[in-house]
Amino acid sequence: MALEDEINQDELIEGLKRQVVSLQRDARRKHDSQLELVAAVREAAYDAAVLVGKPKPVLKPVRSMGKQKPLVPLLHLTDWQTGKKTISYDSDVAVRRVRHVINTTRELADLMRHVHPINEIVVAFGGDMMEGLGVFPGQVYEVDATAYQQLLTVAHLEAECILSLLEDFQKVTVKSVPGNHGRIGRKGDMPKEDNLDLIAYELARAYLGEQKRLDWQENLQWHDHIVIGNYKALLIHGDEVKGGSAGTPVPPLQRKITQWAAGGGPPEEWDDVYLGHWHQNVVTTLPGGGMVRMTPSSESGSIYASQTMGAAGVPAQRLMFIHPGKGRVISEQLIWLEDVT
Ligand SMILES: [Mn+2]
Repeated sequence: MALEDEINQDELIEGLKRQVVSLQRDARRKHDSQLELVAAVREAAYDAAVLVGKPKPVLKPVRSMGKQKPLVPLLHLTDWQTGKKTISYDSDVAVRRVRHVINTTRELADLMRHVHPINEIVVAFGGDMMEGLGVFPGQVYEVDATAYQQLLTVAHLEAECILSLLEDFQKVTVKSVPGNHGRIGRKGDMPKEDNLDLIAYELARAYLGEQKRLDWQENLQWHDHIVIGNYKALLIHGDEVKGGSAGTPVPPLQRKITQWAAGGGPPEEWDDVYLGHWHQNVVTTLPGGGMVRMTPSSESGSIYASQTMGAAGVPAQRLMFIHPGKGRVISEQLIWLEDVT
C-alpha cells in the first residue's frame, strides 16, 4: 500500500471511530433524552452564572446623550431567595429573572439617554439574595440547592449584574445590606456578621477583580446610606419592622420609620427608605414627605406568603430615576417578572 493510501486509511479509521462515538452518544441521548435535556438546561443555567477566572476591566462605554439635566438610575435588587423551590420558582428561574431585570434596566436607561445624560447607576442589594437553610423548620424540603450552592450562585450572579452594568454606565456604585435568610443557624446562635448575604457580597467583590469604575464598600451594618447628589435615602432589609397584621406591615412600618426620622434611627441624613423582606409592593409617604418603598421579591408561588399574608406576591424589582440636583425621584417603575419563567 502506498504511503498516501496508508494515511488515508488511518484517517478513515479515525473518522469512523469518531462517528461511532458520536452515534453512541446520540443513542444514549435519545435513550434518556428527557432526563438529559432537563439536566443540560439546569447545568447551562448554572454554568452561565459562573464566571471563569478574573474578568478584565470592562471597557468604558461611549454613548450619545440628550441635553437635559443628568439622571442617575437607582436599582433596588432584593429578596431573590435563590435556592427556594416553589411551583413557579427555583434557582434557574431566579437567575433568568435577575438577568431580565438587568437587561430591562439597561434598555430603559438607553431610552432615557435620548433626553438626559445618564453616566452612572446605583445598585442597592437589599438582602435575602439567597433562601438559606435552617431559617425555619422543614425549610430543607423547600429548596433545590445547599447553602454552599446558593452562596456561589448568588455571588456569581451579583458579580455578573455589576459587570453587565459596567458595560453601559461609566460609574457603578453598590450599596448592600444583609437579610434574615442569610443567617447561619437559629436566631441568636451566631453573630449577625455570620450571614450568607454578607459572604456572597464579599465573594462577588472578589470575583469582580479590578474594576476602577466600580465603588462597592463593605457594609456590615443593618442599614446603608444612598447619596446621589442632593438625594439621600436609607437602605434596610425590612425585618426590622415587626408586627404586621391582616397581611399588611404598613402601620408598624410607618410607626417605626417615623420614630427613626425623629432621631431614633441611623444617624445619617435621609428622606426616603428602601426595603424588601415582605415580598410586596408598598409605597407609602411619611409625615415629613419622605417616601418609603417596599420592593417585591423575584420569587413567586410562595405558599407561606399565601397562608400568612393572604397573597403570594407578584414578583418584581424596582427601578427609580433620580434627579441629583432636585434631590428626588422623578420617575420609577416596577420590573414585573411573572412572565419570566
Ligand atoms: Mn427577609
